[in-house]
Amino acid sequence: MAFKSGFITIIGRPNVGKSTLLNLLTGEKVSIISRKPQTTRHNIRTVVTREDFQMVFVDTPGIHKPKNKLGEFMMNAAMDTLDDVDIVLYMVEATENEIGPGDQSIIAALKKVHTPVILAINKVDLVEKSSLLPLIDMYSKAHDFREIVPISATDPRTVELMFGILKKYLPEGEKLYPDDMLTDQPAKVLVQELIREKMLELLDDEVPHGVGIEVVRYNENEERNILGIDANIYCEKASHKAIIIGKGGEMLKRIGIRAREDIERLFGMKVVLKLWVKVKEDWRNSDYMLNELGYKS
Ligand code: GDP
Ligand code: MG
Ligand code: K
Repeated sequence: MAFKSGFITIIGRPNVGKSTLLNLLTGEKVSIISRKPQTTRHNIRTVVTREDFQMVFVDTPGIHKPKNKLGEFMMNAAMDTLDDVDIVLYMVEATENEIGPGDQSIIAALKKVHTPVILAINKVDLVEKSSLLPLIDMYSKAHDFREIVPISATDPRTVELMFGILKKYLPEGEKLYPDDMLTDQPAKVLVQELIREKMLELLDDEVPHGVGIEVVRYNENEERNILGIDANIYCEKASHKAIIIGKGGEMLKRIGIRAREDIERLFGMKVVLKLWVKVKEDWRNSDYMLNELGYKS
């Protein structure tokens, strides 16, 4: 059998389980998971290589109505990718028994795309089996999907199920990346995302969404196997700064420790991480800041 390779993008509204599925399929923690929506701001590329295929995954941010420049950037980035990839994997949740406005606009966008679209109805573990057929029926009437698959991104059996389906639609082709390659994201972006993830885990809803992270120093000492990273955390208000730093610096310390542990695991190096918190009002509407923090189009 001929080798197959290609690009797959996972799209869907925030919180449907895109990052969870990607992590399940790739077995590595490179995309950011959170209960809170819209935590994945960058397209994270993850490569899975098997004997008979190579799949390159692009995790897009949820498609949503833009509220500011950052939102606009995220939506454009998501929509632009659709025609450039080989397969679009569109995810929805089994817990919703009608197609809401968010998904209606995604489906409308999909109608303009030539790429094969597979629909995964996720979180089937949360609903009765009997509710699945009506759901499949509803979605098949809404769009001509190549396949509709009920899945649970938290169930390990989903790995082989998904690879089987995706492989059917993957074009024949050579390996695009070396076998051992996991992601082509610049290390700095992964570091930013990991710091953001820790803030989402540890802080109140309101604060982390107003936060931007900039890696200002990234120094790899290969001889000593040490990675030195300095990063600025930009927030919008002095009150947010106080929350992020915490009493006696406790919170910032916890964020730093958790992020450092993950970065060490991911890069296999000892990491020295220094974090600073800075107030920068309205940075999300500044072209300059978006550019500085890596949200470039
Ligand atoms: P994303 O915004 O689409 O990337 O969604 P995430 O992957 O961050 O998932 C959002 C939340 O849904 C997390 O709390 C996940 O643990 C949860 N989740 C994802 N897939 C499933 C699933 O199949 N079943 C259940 N019960 N929860 C899931
Ligand atoms: Mg995500
Ligand atoms: K999320």
